[in-house]
Amino acid sequence: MATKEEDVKLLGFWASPFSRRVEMALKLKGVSYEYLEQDIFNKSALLLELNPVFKKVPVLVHKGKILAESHLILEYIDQTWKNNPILPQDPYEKAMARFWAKFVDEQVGPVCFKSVVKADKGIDVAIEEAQELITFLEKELSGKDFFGGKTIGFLDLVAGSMIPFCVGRAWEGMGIDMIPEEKFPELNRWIKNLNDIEIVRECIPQREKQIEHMMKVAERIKLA
Ligand SMILES: N[C@@H](CCC(=O)N[C@@H](CS)C(=O)NCC(=O)O)C(=O)O
Repeated sequence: MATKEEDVKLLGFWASPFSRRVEMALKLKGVSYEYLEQDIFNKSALLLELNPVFKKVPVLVHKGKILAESHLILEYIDQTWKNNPILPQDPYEKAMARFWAKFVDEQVGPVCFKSVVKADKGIDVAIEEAQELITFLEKELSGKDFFGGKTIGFLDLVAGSMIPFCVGRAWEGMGIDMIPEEKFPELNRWIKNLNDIEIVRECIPQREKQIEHMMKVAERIKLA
C-alpha cells in the first residue's frame, strides 16, 4: 500500500485532461505526490528539461525516473502500486481498453473539439461527425456502470477526463449539447457515476473557469 514517502512529482496543467487523469490514478491508488502546475503557453525550464521530446504535460517523476505520455504513465502507476487495479488482467480486455483509449485521444478529442470549432463543412455536419464517433463509446458502455465494469478503470480515466469535462463543457460554453441524454443515455449515466466518485470530483476543473479556458482555446484554433 502507498505510503507518505513516495517521492512522486507530477508536472501538470489544471485544464489538461491528460494530466487530470494521472492525478485521478494517483489518488485512486492513494499515492501522495507533489503537484507542480505548469504554464503550457510559457513552458518552464524544468518541463523542457524533463520532456525534451514532446515538451508537454503530464510528466511524472518517481524516485528520479522520468515518464511522459499519460497512457504510459497510467500503466506505470498501475504496475508500481498494485492496489485498486486500473488495467484489466485479461490480455484481450487490456488490449481493448488501450484500443478505445487511443481512439478517445486521437479521434474523439480532436474531432469533437478542433474539427467542430473549424467546422469546414458547416457546424451541423461537424457535430454529426463528432457524434458518430461518440456513438462507438455509447455502444461500448452498454449495460455497464463503467467502461472497466463495476469499478473505474483505465478507459474511464482516459475518457472520463476527456469527454464530459473537456469536450462536453467546451460546447456547453457555446450553447451546444454535444452529448444529449436522449441520444447518449449510457454515457450520461456513466457521467453521473463518475461524478459520484470523490477522487474524480477532486480532479475536475472548476466549471466556469474551464469553459472560459476552452473558449480561449477555440479562438486560437479559429485564428490558426
Ligand atoms: N499524448 C500526450 C498529450 C499531452 C498534451 O497534449 N498535453 C498538452 C496539455 S493538454 C500540452 O502540454 N500542450 C503543450 C503543447 O502542445 O505545446 C499525453 O497523453 O500525455
